[in-house]
Amino acid sequence: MARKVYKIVVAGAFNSGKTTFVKSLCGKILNTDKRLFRDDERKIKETTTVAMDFGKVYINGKMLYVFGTPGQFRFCFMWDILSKGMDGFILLVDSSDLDSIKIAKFIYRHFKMYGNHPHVVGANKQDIKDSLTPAKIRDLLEVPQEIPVIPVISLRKDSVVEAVKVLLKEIEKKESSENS
Ligand SMILES: Nc1nc2c(ncn2[C@@H]2O[C@H](COP(=O)(O)OP(=O)(O)OP(=O)(O)O)[C@@H](O)[C@H]2O)c(=O)[nH]1
Ligand SMILES: [Mg+2]
Repeated sequence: MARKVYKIVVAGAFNSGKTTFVKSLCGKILNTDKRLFRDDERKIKETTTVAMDFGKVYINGKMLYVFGTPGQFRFCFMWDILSKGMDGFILLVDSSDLDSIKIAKFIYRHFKMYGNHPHVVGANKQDIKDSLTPAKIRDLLEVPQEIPVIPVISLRKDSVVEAVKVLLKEIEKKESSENS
């Protein structure tokens, strides 16, 4: 029997660190970032994901196909496409940007509408001074107690691997409940 490939989606608001996460996790990735043209957006960063990030990685004996979504609402049609058949998702939140929390909350609700998928919330950019703690993010996003909210620094491979391992545990829990 062919070995199962796990489809993992990294979702979150504009600038939350999704592309950085997929890059740190998988190394070489397919990337669709294009230059931003609006001045207010260019103040934040130079490029944005317009379709997806895609990378592969082997963790804990499992082959993962990892898809990063675009964060901007004009590309939100890609969220539906990328989430089809996913085994689990990571909602990445920019813990250094209180203004992005409302958007993260909206995206979280949207992804939960896709069904009862295993997921974790990554409180990203924990290296930035005074960033919101995972506990605060849990409160603001109203994340249920049974869902892990993990501190993440997407710039660091060890940190993103750790977050994915926690997600894999959630996926394994679902698999073993389905098999029992
Ligand atoms: N300090 C710090 N910066 C980070 C971290 N993760 C991402 N960044 C920075 O945050 C900015 C946005 O990162 P991206 O990976 O492009 O974010 P994104 O969520 O893919 O953005 P969109 O695709 O436009 O929605 C970049 O300048 C990253 O270097 C982190 O853990 N710490
Ligand atoms: Mg991106």
